[in-house]
Amino acid sequence: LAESRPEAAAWLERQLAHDDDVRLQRTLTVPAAASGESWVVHDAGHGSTLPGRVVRRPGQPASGDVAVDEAAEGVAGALALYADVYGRDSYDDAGATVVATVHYERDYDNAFWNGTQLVFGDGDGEVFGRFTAAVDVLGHELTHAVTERTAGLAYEGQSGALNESISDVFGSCLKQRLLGQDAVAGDWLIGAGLFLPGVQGRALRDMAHPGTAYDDPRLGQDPQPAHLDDYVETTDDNGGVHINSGIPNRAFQLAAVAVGGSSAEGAGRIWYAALTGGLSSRTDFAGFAAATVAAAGEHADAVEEAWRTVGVTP
Ligand code: ASN
Ligand code: ZN
Repeated sequence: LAESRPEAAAWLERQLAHDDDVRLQRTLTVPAAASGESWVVHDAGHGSTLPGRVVRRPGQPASGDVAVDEAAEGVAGALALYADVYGRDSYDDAGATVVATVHYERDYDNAFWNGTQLVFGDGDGEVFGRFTAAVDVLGHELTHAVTERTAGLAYEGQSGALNESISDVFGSCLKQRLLGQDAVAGDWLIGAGLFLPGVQGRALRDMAHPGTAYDDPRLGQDPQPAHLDDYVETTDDNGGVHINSGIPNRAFQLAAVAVGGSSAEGAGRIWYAALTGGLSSRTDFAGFAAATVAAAGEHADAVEEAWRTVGVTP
C-alpha cells in the first residue's frame, strides 16, 4: 500500500497521529493509484490571488506544511475514489488536473470550488481551524465539480439542496473509504474536527441525524431538517441549499446502511449512477429519488424505503 498509494498512506498516518477515535479504526484499504493521476497544490500565501505558487505535485515527498500535505493526500484519495470505484477519470472524466490552493486569505472560514479549482482557508483560529483538516469537506468541494459536469443541478431550491447533498454523500464516501469503514461504522459527520476546542459542536452537518451537529452561541443551532415535512422555505442561501440538504443526506445514510458494505461501493454506486444518468438540472427530491430507485437493481425496495422515511415519494 505505502508503495502504491503513498499520499493515501500518509493521510491515514496523519489521522492516526491526531485522532484517538480513528486510532481504533481498522486498516486502510485504498487500492492502487489510477494511472495518470494528476493534481497540483498551490500556496496563496494568505493572499487572494489564485492559484498562487506551486508547492507540491504527485511523486514529491510531503512538504512539511500540513495544509499542503492534507490537500495533496486528500485530492489523491478523491481521485482514487472516483477512478477505482466509479471508473471516472477526474472530475471531468477526461483526466483534468485537479488544482488546489491552500492558505487562501487570512482567517478564511470556508473551502470552495470556484468553477476551476479547489480553495481552502486556514480558518479564523477561534471557531474554525484549517479546512483541509476534514477530508470529507475536500471531497465535498471536488464533487461540486463532478456535479457541474454531469447533472448540472441548479444551485437553488430542491435541485440546489440535492447538489449540496451529493457533495456530502461523496465526501462521506471518501472519508469512510480512506478510514476503511463500512456504512455502519462511519460517523456520518461532515467536517468533524474543523471546530476548535470550546465550540459546542461536533461537525458542520450530521447526515444520520440532521439538525444535531452543533448548537453554539456563535453559530446558532444546526438548522438542517431530517424530513420533508420540515423543509425550510427561505430566500437565504439560495433557498436553503445547505439546510435542506439534510433531507436527501439522511436518505443516503439510511440507504447506505440498508444496502450494506462500504458506502462508496454500495449505495454510493447507486447515487453515482443516478447523478450521471442524464438528469435535468432542475431535478427535485422526488425525481432524484426515482432515479436512485431505478438504478438500485436488487436494492430498489431498500432505497425506496430510505426515501419514504424522509418523506420523499420516489
Ligand atoms: N463550502 C461551501 C460549499 O461548498 C462553499 C460554497 O460554495 N458556498 O457549499
Ligand atoms: Zn457545497
